[in-house]
Amino acid sequence: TNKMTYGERAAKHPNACASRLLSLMERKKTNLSLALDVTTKKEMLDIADKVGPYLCLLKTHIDIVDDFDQDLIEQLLVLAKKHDFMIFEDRKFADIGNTVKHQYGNGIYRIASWSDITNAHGVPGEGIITGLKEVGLPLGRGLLLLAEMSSKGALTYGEYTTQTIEMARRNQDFVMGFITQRCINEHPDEDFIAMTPGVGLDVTGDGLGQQYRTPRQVIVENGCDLIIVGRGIYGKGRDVQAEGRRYQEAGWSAYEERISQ
Ligand code: UP6
Repeated sequence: TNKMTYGERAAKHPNACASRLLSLMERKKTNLSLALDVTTKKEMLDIADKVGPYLCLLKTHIDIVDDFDQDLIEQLLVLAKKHDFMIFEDRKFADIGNTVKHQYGNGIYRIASWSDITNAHGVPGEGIITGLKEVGLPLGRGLLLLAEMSSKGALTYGEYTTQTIEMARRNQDFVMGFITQRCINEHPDEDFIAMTPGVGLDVTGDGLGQQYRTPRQVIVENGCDLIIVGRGIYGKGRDVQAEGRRYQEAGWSAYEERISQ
């Protein structure tokens, strides 16, 4: 899959949500996901509107917004339509199937009702996927599993990662890909989307364990599909529009380099 275009992969992808994302990436020419970790509704909507033209996927942590309300969700959905991007609530579920089912579908946030994609840790075992799938699959949602984390000292390696990948392979109707630092696909017919956080062009860390690599390292050298960029775009003193364009261009030229190799 590494030399195939996003469009070619979209056309034959068995997972509906993955296919939708890959065709969006192809038509908009972007593999950039914005990690919008801000704590007010105003900042969130303002930045999403400014960077929206460069994104395929808006990644949220909806539970960090101080003044969250249903109107925020409605306005995010308006922006998703206006700019043609999908939404990924980075909830990192980590409980038993019955509990995550409610965390996904109920409560204040009702994540499943608005977020195209969400994600989960493999720690609890396969029941976490079964629980989330009951809620998400009928709505056409997709799930990512956390195969590898970007942070220093992360315990996501070895047998843990291997077993997480096996869980995904058994649930390909719902699991569309991974949060990972490298491409996971092994068989020619396997096409999990590899989304990679810990991406930055200017610094290598944040003093709290985050580690950054460049879009080229991630896309060309490690075969990942999407770059997830947060503070590199809206960090202190940055022009979010200019940075959005810069990361979109860096991500796309790395992809072009990869498919032309
Ligand atoms: N994230 C990581 N590493 C992971 C998984 N998720 O950084 O392994 C998420 C964080 C944050 C974003 O929760 O939202 O990706 C990275 O933001 P940054 O670019 O500002 O560091």
